Amino acid sequence: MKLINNSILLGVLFISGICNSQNTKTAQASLKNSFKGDFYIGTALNVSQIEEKDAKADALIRKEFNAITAENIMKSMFVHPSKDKYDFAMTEKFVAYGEKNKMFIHGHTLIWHSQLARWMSEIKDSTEMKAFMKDHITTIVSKFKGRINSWDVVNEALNEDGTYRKSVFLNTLGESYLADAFKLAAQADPKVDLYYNDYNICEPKKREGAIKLVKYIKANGGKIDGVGIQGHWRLDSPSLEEIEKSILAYSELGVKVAFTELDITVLPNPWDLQGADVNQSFEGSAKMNPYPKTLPDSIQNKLAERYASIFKLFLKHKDKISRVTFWGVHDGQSWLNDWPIKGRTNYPLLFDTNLKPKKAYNSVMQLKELENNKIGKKKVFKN
Ligand code: 9MR
Repeated sequence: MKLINNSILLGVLFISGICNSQNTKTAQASLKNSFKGDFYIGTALNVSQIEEKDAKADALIRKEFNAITAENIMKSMFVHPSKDKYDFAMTEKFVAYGEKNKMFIHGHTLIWHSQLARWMSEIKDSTEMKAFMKDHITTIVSKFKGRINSWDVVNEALNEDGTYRKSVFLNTLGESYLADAFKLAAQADPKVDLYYNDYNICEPKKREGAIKLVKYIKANGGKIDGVGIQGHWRLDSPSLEEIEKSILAYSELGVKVAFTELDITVLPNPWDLQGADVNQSFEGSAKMNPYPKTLPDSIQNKLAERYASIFKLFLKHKDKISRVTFWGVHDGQSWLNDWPIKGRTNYPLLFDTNLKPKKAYNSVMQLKELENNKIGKKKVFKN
């Protein structure tokens, strides 16, 4: 009797296996399809990708991702090069690309101390800065009202110890620039989601700073919808515990949590550097570039395990997470090949330089397969 039951069960599992594989054939296996219903899966696009210069890369982007961020072209120095001049040519192309492919479109970034046009960093007083912020934020956000889905309103306003970064904005206006920026953005497009975005904000001190910053914005009349944790991470840090604490702490503030610039460096760090302050650079050496041709299996496996454990955590908290965006499509394009040391070969993403999925890609996809199989099996046993 037991034998018959077992063979019936095996038969059911076999048939359900066939059904499952037929289902996956109709919905193409991809990151965006696998995580549909959990959170958006995004990528950052460079100029050649926005302009669809490489058909293979373009096909990969459209297959795998349903959210996009512009890696550079929407930064202040490019869209607002001089006081009376805006240049939206590339942003138009970027937004059109997202619309054509029905993607979630994220705007990066409005108020950031870096990649500013020179004239902006020379603003001296509060009157001039207030006028700048009003014109800059209102013009850009209104221009893409209803077309851009979310904005990084303020980017990287914090020091590592959680205090406010001394920037031209803080120097001229004090902390009020933070609430003002969010108010102006909400006035220009009341429906768009507004984010504070930063790196290392899973580290306890900086996290405390980010929590204070969000509370400050809310208490002073700003509308803030989310916190963007950039996620420029390492193989061994931040710990899963700190990432989880951060997801919980930010969502307790009543805002969405997004992972906005995810990548994982596998290379040695010259000064035990954390995060992404681009103002640092370092002379390279062979020791600092240990994998110039290929990544050894042992590290490839570590990267796959790290990505799997991170995504497992993301799935656990999918109700709090709006989007997970990788900082680039493939390893060959990553900024981490040139930072903090120029000309290295890094392997931080899910696709290699030839656009082939890495072990890390499979490990992330397998999480969803396991989840789906569990659900499938539960159904079989229920019947
Ligand atoms: O990836 C971007 C790189 O191409 C630029 O040279 C750099 C200049 O600041 O900015 C990089 O993107 C940064 C992002 O805009 C904000 N967070 C940190 C990212 C990595 O530095």
